Amino acid sequence: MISQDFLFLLALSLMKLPLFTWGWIFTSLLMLWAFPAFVSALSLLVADRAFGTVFFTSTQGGPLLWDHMFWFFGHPEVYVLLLPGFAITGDLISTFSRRPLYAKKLIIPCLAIASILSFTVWAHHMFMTGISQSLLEAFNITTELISIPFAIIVLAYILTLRGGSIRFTTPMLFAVGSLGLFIIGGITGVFNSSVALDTAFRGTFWVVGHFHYTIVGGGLTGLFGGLYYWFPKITGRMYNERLGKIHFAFYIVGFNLLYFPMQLLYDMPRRIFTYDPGTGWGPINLLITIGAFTFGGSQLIMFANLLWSSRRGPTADRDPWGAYSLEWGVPSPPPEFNFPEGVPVISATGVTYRPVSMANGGHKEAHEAESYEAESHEEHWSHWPIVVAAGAGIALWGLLMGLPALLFGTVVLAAAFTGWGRETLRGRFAEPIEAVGEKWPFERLENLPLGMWIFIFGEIAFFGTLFGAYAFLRMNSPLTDFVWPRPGEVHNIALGGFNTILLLTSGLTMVFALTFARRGSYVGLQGSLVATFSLGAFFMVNKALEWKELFAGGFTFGTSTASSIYYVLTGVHGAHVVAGLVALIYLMVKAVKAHSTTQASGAVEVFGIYWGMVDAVWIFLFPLLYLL
Ligand SMILES: [Cu+2]
Repeated sequence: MISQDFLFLLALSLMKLPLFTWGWIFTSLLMLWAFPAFVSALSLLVADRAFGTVFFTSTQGGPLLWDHMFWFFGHPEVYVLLLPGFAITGDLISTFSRRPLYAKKLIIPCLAIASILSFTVWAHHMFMTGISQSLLEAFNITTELISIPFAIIVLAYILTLRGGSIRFTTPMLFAVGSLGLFIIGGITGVFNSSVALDTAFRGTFWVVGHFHYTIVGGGLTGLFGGLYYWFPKITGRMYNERLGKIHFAFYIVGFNLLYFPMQLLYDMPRRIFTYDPGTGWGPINLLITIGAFTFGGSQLIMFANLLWSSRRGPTADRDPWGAYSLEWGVPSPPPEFNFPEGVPVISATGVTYRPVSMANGGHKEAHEAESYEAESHEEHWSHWPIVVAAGAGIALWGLLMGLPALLFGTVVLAAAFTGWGRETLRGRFAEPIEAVGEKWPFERLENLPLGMWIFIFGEIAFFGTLFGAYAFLRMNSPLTDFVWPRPGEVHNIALGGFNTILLLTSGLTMVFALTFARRGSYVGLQGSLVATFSLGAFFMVNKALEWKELFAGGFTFGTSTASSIYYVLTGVHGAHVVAGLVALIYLMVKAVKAHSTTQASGAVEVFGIYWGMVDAVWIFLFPLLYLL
């Protein structure tokens, strides 16, 4: 399906993307794959509070379990905050040095390596929690490893500056400032990664100082640079350069006055509101306070500048900076559809525009492009997604606050999904045929399954963290004199095995459904979907009976950590099965409405991936909960 030179071209062209775009790709992936871990930690917390499970109140789980789950999400989350601003800094340094980024082909893999490593360092937040010595050493090493890709990127930024014709505009000042502050934050970070030094620094203002040098210094300062940089593009007007530089002067002085003295307070504990005058911390804290007011107050200069300039500033032309990236090739502010003149083509001599109707050469594409132009955004907007969000929010809030809110939220959610589904079935969201330029680089890829696979990775993070919690509880039980139920003691192995067969068979019927859809057999498709639905529903009925029996036998949510993890794992898995059943109803209705299989086969394939994931999770659950 994908030719080799297409891949080659793709790889070559992707390297041309601005670093900001690359930074956002990794930020998005970190968000998609780290947040589910946090959701699983919150699921256990909600279960404890709302259903009386004992994850964080037992000796097998307790605060240490929370620490592990929270920080597995927490460290990648720090990079979610850092990477956008850090990447903007690179683009700004390149633009205002009039040089391409030094070793860009090395920077991008370094961003990828840092993103992957960010999932392997979480216990450096737990050096003092009493976890084993060998674990401490392992996390010491992974944490120090992560400084290597960042050091390479910082060096590349510095080498971009070397020999460039540098213009110190306001965005450039913020970029260079960000780089300098991040270097200080990085160096203090290496101290923290050492188990020996962290034993001394833990819980002191040294750590607070380090954290803010990286996140505020490296991340936020870069974002401020980006704000000034794109302000003329966003508003079509220039900000006042002199005021921008005054803002930067107060910003950088205030910042260092606020955060540098914290590095000197390596003996002052965090989270205290007063201290003995004899400690000598007073004068340093006074400096910090003066710095905080200077730093905070300096932002007012920026807001005044940008607010005034957005109305009164001199008009900016399309490219006030002599920048290289594509957004500077369109008028400020950019028109709808971004490139009305055609598909932009980048070459060594600059940007040219291929007229849209001629894109990709073919006659058919030209026609498609026109129909896309004619389509306006208003035609396919829908208010249902925001209702889904509101319903989910209320329902989840209700999980903690009480039944009425939970029920109300669930009703709103159900109504929203039904309404949204109806609109889809009426073809309101028939995919508009996009101009080739808008589809790039996915013109020859099926992008719907790709989206599903990215989602599946999030599910792997979610269930993976729950499996991690299971392993943690189980390994801790001998240490706390808790005897985990033996196989067959509590759970009905025969019933669990029967259910496994049901679910696996439904996976098979789903494969049949896809085969029939592709072969064009309408009856075969509907039959397979009905079979899949029946098997899934049968599975859920068995599950409900099983829960009822366990409850009657005194094995309830709060009986032990073994019961708590059993109910949460089978509960969230069951919720996934129910969601799948709802989706199956939608697929069956869609197939009936379309009266053909070709239109449904894409949706069947995407759902098949999901259903396969639900099956795969059960394949892990069954032995863990019933056989071991
Ligand atoms: Cu961390």
